[in-house]
Amino acid sequence: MTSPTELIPAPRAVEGPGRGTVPLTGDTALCAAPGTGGTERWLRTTLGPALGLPLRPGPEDARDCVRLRLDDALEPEAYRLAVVADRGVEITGGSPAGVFWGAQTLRQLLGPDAFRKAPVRPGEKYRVPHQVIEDGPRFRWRGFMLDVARHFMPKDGVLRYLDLMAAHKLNVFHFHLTDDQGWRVEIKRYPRLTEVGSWRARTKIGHRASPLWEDKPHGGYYTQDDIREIVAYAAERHIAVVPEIDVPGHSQAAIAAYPELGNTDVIDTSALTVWDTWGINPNVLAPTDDTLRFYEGVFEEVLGLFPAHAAEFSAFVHVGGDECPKGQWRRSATAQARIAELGLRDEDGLQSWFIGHFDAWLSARGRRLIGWDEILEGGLAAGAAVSSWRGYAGGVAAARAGHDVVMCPEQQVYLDHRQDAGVDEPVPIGWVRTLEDVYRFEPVPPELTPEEARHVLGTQANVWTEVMEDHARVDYQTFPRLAALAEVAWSDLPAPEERDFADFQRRMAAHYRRLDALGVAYRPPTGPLPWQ
Ligand code: TNX
Repeated sequence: MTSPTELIPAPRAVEGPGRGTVPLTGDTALCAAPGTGGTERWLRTTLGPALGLPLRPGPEDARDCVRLRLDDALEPEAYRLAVVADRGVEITGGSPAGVFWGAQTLRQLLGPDAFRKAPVRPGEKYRVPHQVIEDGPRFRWRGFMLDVARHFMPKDGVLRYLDLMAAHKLNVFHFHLTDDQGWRVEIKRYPRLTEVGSWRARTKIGHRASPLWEDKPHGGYYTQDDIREIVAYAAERHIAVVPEIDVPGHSQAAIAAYPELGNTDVIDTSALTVWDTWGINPNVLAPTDDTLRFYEGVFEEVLGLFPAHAAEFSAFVHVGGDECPKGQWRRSATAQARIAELGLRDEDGLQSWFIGHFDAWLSARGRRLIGWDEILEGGLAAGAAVSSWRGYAGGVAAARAGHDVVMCPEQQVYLDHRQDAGVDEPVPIGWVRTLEDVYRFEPVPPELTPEEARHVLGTQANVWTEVMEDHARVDYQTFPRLAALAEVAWSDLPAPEERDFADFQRRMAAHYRRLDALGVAYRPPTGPLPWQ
């Protein structure tokens, strides 16, 4: 059993813990009021097996009971967790999501055993100390982005990450599904996107200074049913899956599958293969009507797979827009004719025309476009939202122009960057972003007025997987830093310099035991490092 002072993310307010406890036993029932959603099932199928308790459904007035209720006086995602003598455990949510986040807190209070899949101490008495926790999130968008294009993560790994997100009260899974190095979602009308685009023949094993390849193919993709399963599994956890189809740059895998998508008057696109190295690729989609029609076809299937109402923010579709190389457009007669015909200023204008087309297309279907902050260049379509990754500036400009923003500056929340300066970091890429750097990240740029700051929907951490070929390496880069990001996103932390990092580390000591029970290969706080 854990003290409420060891919760991650930290709750708003705790009364207690008192000396008394409420036991959970084989007789403890689950009493869910109508409308509380799937948390009853989640508790029965997650906490039940972990603790070896049946957690049978019971009537709302049962005494020995984990009671789930709604109270619309609470904010939608807020909850109250009351553990009071003679009343059992009561979770009251402002919405079904609030009830679910309350259940996540209950799990942490029960200690590390609650994070296993089968009981390791059969017959153990689990007790929750008397206390009342009042809690709710600071930000509505609490995200995690996973790049499954550079290295494919099989479906089970994705479901596991959704579980890990839920345990940290994160609610937006930004699913980076396409890039130069791979196309990972089945599109029925364009089978070559996965037949050709989801595999690369060679694997890069050397890093920048000494690039080396081995003849080992890498690839994989999610079938449409896999995607439906992922989206439904996420929705049961109140997580929205925001798919990213990256255009018009980062598209070599698509061009390798369908060479007519590229700038055929500049290069022989039929000779392109799925890219097998990292960096910014010069190949870009041709700005033709045929390309637009092709991607409308892609997005039509994507909208069907990612329904708008699965969870909050499910209406969003990410169209990338980052690192769009303009060289081919500069040399292409077709692209230049397009610029002239549309009366655009330059290639930046062409990029915004391209993004603007899909903004209008998505808006007409009741969806919302989000893209990386480069989509601001050359004018941003009305209603579009921005993922601010190159620092604060894009987010500030976007919020001032009235666009919603998700703050994810690479300087603080890029989890592919190394987390220690030591030479023996097993994933030796990028600058150093320590656990403390992430903990002291402030998503609201200080220069925004309160009115402008309302456009900051929240924050997310991004995991790019160029040099993470398996899930253990993804775990290592993601944890413990994602726990810090979760607290930044959920808890009402003070200004960065006033944050109590020592207290966070103290609570992390308990949290590492939970991550151990979950089998997360996090970076140990003191080393030694795995794979040394
Ligand atoms: C920039 S962030 C990229 C990614 C890379 C990442 C590596 C962004 C929108 N584009 O394509 O994987 O840097 O840190």
